[in-house]
Amino acid sequence: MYTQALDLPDPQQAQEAPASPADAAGAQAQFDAKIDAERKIEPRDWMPEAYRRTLLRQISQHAHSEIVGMLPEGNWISRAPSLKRKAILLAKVQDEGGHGLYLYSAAETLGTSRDQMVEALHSGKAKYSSIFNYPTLSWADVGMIGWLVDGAAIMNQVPICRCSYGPYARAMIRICKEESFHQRQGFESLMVQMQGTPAQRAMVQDAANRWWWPVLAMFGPPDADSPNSAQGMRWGIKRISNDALRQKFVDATVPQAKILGVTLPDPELQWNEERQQHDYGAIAWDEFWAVVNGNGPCNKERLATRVKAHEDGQWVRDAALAHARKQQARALKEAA
Ligand code: FAQ
Repeated sequence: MYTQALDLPDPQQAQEAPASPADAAGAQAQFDAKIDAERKIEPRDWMPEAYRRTLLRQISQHAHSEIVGMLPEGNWISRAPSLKRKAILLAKVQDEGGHGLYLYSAAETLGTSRDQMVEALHSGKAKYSSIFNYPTLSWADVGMIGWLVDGAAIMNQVPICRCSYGPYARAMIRICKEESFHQRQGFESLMVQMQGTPAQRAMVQDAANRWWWPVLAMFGPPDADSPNSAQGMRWGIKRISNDALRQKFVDATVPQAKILGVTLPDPELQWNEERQQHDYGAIAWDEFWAVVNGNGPCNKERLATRVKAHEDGQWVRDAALAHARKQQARALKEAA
């Protein structure tokens, strides 16, 4: 079991809601002072309801992304080209499942059960990352997910290790370590393919053409259209804006693409001497919102696969509960 203080708030010990407006103002001032001093907010601390809801929204969406994110690569486990690649891919996909579980645990400390979160995902109410609604058409897509999707995920998630909410920040430290391995294995797999036949190189280029733009969109809408950013920054949940992270990702990835020998599919991509950053072309935000709103290439398939897996696993949950009840009854009998 994950043990970095990801326990649920105990109602007996949880801080009482402030009794009077003066108490409420005091609790708010204490919370603000903690945020300003860069101290962590922990599950039993008083927190504004909007802070709790924002965290729950972001952490549960993040957890769902990890779980749904197992599917595009999972499709290739049975078709990996060698035992070594299969072992790596199995380990990676399992890691993503683990990330989902730490994150559900972190979200549970905010007072919502995992069952409620899973129900929100399965009914289509909850969001998960747009990127996992794109198909994995070739083996090169698996490497591309490691290189670009995990690369983008690390860029976005390293700053979350400094999130003001303790359980989320601590979960992210461990997750980022594993994501680094994921990014490296993807790059290495693509490097091997790029040293292969012309057909293999063409397959990698085709995958880069398809993943580049959706990966840039994955960082979220432009800052000017990001309703949650300003407050998220004030609360120390978000440390670097969507556009700033996207820019850092482009600047870090261009030299890697050169080493690989892959052309990034953007004629406007070029170094801007004045800004000391790359310029890049316009992102298709209409496509992004269509995917976020359920109309991407694989949204329906992904959700249906998740729901089926959950239903197929009902007997495991029933068996675990029956076993726990049996053990509890035995312990009670022995204590009597
Ligand atoms: N997809 O105001 P903002 C991974 C929504 S994990 C779908 O900017 P915020 C590991 C957003 O939720 C990938 N929806 O929102 C892996 C909001 O909607 P709402 C996931 C998106 O929260 C690798 C609305 O748009 N990572 O890859 C997306 O301040 C390989 C307005 O947006 C995380 O979740 C999107 N891409 O910033 C696994 C990291 N972007 O809720 C397997 C944590 C935005 O108001 C294989 N999350 N939206 O209805 C975050 O850092 C933030 O939540 C952002 C969005 C940056 C994603």
